[in-house]
Amino acid sequence: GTGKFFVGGNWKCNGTKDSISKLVSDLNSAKLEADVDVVVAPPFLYIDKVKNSLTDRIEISGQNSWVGKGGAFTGEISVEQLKDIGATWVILDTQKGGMSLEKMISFIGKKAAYALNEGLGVIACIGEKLEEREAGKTFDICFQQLKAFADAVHSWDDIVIAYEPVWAIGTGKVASPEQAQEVHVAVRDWLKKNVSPEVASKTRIIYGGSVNGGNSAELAKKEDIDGFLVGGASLKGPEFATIINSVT
Ligand code: G2H
Repeated sequence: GTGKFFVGGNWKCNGTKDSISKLVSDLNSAKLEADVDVVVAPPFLYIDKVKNSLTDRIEISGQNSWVGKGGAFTGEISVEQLKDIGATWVILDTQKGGMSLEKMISFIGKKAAYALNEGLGVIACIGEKLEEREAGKTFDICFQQLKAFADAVHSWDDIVIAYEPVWAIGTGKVASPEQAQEVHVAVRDWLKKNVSPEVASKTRIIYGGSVNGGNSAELAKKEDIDGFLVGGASLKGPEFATIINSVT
């Protein structure tokens, strides 16, 4: 792997006050390997509560952010608000909301640039759909999405790339370690050619898609898998700890 192992837990639209209290207390008492960056992304409504009760060992991420300064944008959350509440990261997903590719490309890059300028780290999600994989377009799609970020940002210091094949998200179908590694190498190679060799070697490329306590260790052995973005399995404290501790 490259740099420090990074494990994010994306809680998505899950949880209640009670279940989140339980999860936070399980995370607070879990034994976590020291040499891993750990981040959780609670639903916006609960971020403040989580920030105030969760150990500082674990950082907080938003699950999305508005593209610019806050204002009259119903239902959106701004980067400034995320920072105000103590979040240090934001997840930006190219697959979100069924946007056209053109719209996504101009929008996601701007979002990333805005968040980075304001001092948040960005977890940049890329990944192909099943039909795109079957059509042999996996790399093309991932590179287009990467380019959307690369064209807009000035520095890669605070970006983590999450490769999340859409067909593996929440489906229980995990990419094999070989399938994930193949894309991670291609992504690193793309960065080398299109950004710089230094960025390619320093940027963490994490895998997301049905990662759990039973498959993380095998995936973590692969050279270019620098961590995970975990959905369903991050809702269980002990299992999330197992995934964090699968760092090799
Ligand atoms: C992919 C992943 C978490 P899950 O979105 O980012 O979700 O682990 O539930 O497949």
